[in-house]
Amino acid sequence: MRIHSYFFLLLLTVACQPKPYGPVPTEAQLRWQQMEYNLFVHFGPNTFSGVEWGSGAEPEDLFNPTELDCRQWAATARNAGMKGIIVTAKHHDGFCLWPSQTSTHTVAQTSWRDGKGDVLKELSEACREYGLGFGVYLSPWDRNHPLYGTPAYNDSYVAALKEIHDGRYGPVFEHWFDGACGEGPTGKRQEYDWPTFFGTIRQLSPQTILFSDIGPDCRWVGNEQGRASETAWSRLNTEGFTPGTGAPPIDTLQRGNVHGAAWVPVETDVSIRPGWFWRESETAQLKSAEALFDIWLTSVGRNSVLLLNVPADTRGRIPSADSLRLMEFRALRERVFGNDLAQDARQRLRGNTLDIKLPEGRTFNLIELREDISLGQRVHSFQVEAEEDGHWTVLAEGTTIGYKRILPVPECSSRHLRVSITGAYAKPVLLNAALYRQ
Ligand code: FUL
Repeated sequence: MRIHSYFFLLLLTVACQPKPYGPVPTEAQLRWQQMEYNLFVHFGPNTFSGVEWGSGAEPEDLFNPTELDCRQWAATARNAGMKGIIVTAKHHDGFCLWPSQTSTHTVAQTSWRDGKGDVLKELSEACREYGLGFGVYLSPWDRNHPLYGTPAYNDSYVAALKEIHDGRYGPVFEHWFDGACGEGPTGKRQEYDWPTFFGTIRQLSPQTILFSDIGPDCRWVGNEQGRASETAWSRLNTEGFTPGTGAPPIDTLQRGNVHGAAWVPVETDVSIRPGWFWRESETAQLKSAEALFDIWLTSVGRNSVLLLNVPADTRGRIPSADSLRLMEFRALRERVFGNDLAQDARQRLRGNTLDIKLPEGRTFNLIELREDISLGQRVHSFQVEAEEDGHWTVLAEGTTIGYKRILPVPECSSRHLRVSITGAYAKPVLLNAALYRQ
């Protein structure tokens, strides 16, 4: 009898568990989304020439960092609160930061460390030491490679992928496939073999998150200003599209597809400086901590991961001005997000409404909402209201929530709030709401 009632209870609990809706993230995608904030490091010959897109004709010896210190990059990233580092292993100029057998334009052809240096080795070891994910950017567009423009180039690119993902550098948490190709109508054209590129990494390293304009694991935000869309579905239809020129319109990359067939969340890449590569002259134009905070709100606060570029200088170090700015930005985030004003509030879920009763004397201007994305992205419209003397006023309205949504609102000291899910494709599964003051 007892066994029977336990069994019944168990059945009931299982039956009440919300079912996943639509595509859901893989475990690797979920882990990746939870990283929230990673460091992008642009580094290579352009660091020394001061251009953004090298021609590929630069002499190898141009690359000559005087004090390369990847442990300093890792320490900076960790102290900044970041979870991983992605380095430009090869930018459009084709120069490889590791001694690749697939090219004659690599660190091995330089006199830097007598041609024995390997930035990927040094960085992967530093990331392991500091508990960070190690990631690579490997530009398919290559302005140096003699085979570029022929089918054989694809084989060479695949061979480079194998060198990076065969385990010699340990696990790679993310691989960045840049979609850019600025050759123009008269330049060399390469038909990239995307299925083989993606398949090669999948086979060697199934946990690696593959970034491109259209995924397959995460997608480009559609601009370089740090601005994800307010409506941001982590779902996308990728059938019939390719990265680069074959990608869907920018607007689709930004918003996603509400009923998209695949889970392809947004990554927001933006630089702390005007350019992606280091230039002395741009040190005066570092983004302020406040500007970076705004970027946080429009990236992490809009269902996206933030990939912030802080380029290494000609020494091979993150400059102190940039590193100080990262620390100011961290302090600002901790001041705001370290104090959840709703932490001790009474939060009750009634149907599709989350009712929040706050203790007295709380003033907030940021509202954070989250969905349990392991069950898919379900909410398509919501409203937040505050009550004052029996009158309800709308504080914020929105469409998508996703992993995390942070909504700036006018200063509010109301003690009674309600978050109403006014539209969802399946029973909404919200996590606790948080309130902050900026
Ligand atoms: C773009 C590139 O052309 C830029 O140089 C930079 O690497 C940026 C992250 O991606 O497509």
